[in-house]
Amino acid sequence: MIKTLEEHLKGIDNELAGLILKISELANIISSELPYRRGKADTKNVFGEVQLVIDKWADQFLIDEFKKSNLVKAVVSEEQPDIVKLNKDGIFNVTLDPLDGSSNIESNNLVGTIIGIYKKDLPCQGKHQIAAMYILYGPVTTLVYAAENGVHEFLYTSKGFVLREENIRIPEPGKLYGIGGLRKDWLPPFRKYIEGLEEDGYKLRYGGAFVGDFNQILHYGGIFAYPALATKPGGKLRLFAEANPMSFIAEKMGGASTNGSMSILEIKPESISQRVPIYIGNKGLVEKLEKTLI
Ligand code: AFP
Repeated sequence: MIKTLEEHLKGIDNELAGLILKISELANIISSELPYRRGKADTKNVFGEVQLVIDKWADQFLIDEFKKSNLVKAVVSEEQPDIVKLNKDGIFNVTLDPLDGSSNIESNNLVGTIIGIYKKDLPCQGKHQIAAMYILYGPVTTLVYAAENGVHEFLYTSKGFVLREENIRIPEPGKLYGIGGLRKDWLPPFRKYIEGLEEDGYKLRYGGAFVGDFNQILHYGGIFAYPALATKPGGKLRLFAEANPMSFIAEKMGGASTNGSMSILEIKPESISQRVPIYIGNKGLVEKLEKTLI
């Protein structure tokens, strides 16, 4: 029997279900705008990255809609330099990568929206998330959410989002690896670890968007990393907007995440624009990696 997202959400807290459902509706509007709001804006984000028109539009669109919902107290967004206060009586605090992988838009490759949901005020450790989710704008728009009831994936159809798989567990032992940064900048112990994976038959899959590359690990198992680099010891991905939500999902489905020495979810944040090296996927692969890096 086909189960819609709305029916599936009946199994969790009502207000959280309402926020996840709202986000699913907003994501469809973002998806329908992808063909139109193209090109570079004349601004850069706090990370010094040139923003695209769609980056800025999606960010402001989601923030405006969160404000109207009265559910959201504050937002930490990859596209905003500071915490954005919305409703003093809001229940949830939300982290946001409105359009992850936006440099893929020009080439029509995978992009998506990544969201972390907290009750605790931000900034705080990722382990305080009560849910996390992403919407992937691919050949099919898919939505994955993780909450206390597990990790579940939905396909967008003419009947809205319908359940594809619930209580997802990361496939063992995993088949893929995807690594960001230039190979010449990988640190020697890490490069040796990757050479070992290649000898064990792991296949390279790297699409330039964390949301798409993580989704491959969710489906096929393996490991994704945007590692510490000789040129970028702190890595590239953002702790709040990218690493924490995906680490919450990974750990909920029996996988693991690390910055090289501890779970991403345990990292005590120093700033809302903090970057972090991230290694995420099958628990065995992550634990083996930590041993080689320590
Ligand atoms: P954009 O959103 O600027 O395209 O960056 C995407 C991202 O933050 C993350 O989604 C990717 O894993 C990573 O950057 C890709 O970085 P490289 O372009 O260095 O491969």
